Amino acid sequence: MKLLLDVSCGGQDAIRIPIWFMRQAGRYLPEYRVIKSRCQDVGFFGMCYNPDIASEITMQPVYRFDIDAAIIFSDILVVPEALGWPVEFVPNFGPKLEVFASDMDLKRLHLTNAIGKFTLVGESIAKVKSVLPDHVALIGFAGSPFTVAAYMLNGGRIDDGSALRAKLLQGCDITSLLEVLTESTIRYLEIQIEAGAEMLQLFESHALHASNEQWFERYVMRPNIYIARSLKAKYPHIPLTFFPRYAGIRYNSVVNDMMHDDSFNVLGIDETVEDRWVKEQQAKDVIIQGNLDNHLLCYGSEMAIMSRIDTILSEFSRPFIFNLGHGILKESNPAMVEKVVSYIRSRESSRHAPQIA
Ligand code: 1CP
Repeated sequence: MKLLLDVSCGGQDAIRIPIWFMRQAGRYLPEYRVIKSRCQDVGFFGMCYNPDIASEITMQPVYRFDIDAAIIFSDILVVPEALGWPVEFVPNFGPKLEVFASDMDLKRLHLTNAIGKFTLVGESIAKVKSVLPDHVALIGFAGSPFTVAAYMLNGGRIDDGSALRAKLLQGCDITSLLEVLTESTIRYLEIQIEAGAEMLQLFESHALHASNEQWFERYVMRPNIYIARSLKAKYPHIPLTFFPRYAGIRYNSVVNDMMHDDSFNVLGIDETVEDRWVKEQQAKDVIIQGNLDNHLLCYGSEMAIMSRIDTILSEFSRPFIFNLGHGILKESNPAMVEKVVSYIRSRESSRHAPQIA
């Protein structure tokens, strides 16, 4: 069985740790920038919806690094875009969306129309699957409904979230929007599984802004657990990872729900989560993925990076999945990513080496 899939289901490899990086395909790689410059006419979504291009980009980090997973090249904003919501990527700024104003706008979202674009992402998955080395797992993903809704309500980047929170506090009811996004996300992820995705991750990148207990329960936990349960009912063998970034103290409720419920297999954690907390959860058999600081990887010295990796490897027990606390920054040096992988692998071979008394 592929290492990542085995470990995600609780298997332990005495020697190896699965490694992959959030945003491992993207702007920090020169080969990605080459493709991107050739695709200026089709734009970012044109790249996501072209199976030849998307599969090639997905494979770039797999060819470069000794990693255990490919993650399909797509974006969390594919769901609203495919549903018919105006979304564009503005160079050097990021996503720009029309602002979702009220439930009147729900009429503009059409799941039946989205299936064609979802299927194109499925075709990319099938293409990647046909060339992927046997030991490398293929991860599909989607944004969690609250995070996607946040982009729609904000009309683009979330920044400090205050505009978003103001809307919610002024009585903007997002229940129906979350329901539409939840159903659409389930359909999108089912298409990814049918096409060959072997594992899925839900990115709740803006969990932080569901900033009180009630919102967190209603907007974050409820939709994500509903998605997980629906997928598990149909595809019990597909491991699911949940990444509620910057959930802070509310990682505790995530763990409670994960443990009392057959929903998620793996919890992705950001870099602010303390090692002591990780160890406590691992003692309760929670499988953790994370959490090297992406800024440390980008701006830290080699010594500082390797020292943190030493801590992660010695403090965290197995099963464990090595990743970052958030996506690779575009200023990151691919050579350092390579060094991180080699360093972890070298630590593994020293575990393997016979002890000399
Ligand atoms: O070339 C470019 O300028 C586009 C940059 C880019 C890339 C490479 C964007 C725009 N999205 C992606 C791909 C992507 N996005 C992947 C697949 C690649 C991989 O991981 O290897 C994934 C998993 C995502 C997920 C994603 N998109 C998230 C969740 C993860 C996270 O970073 O929190 C989010 C929030 C987005 C939105 C988005 N898409 C792109 C940007 C620049 C952003 C962030 C916008 C912001 O500042 O809020």
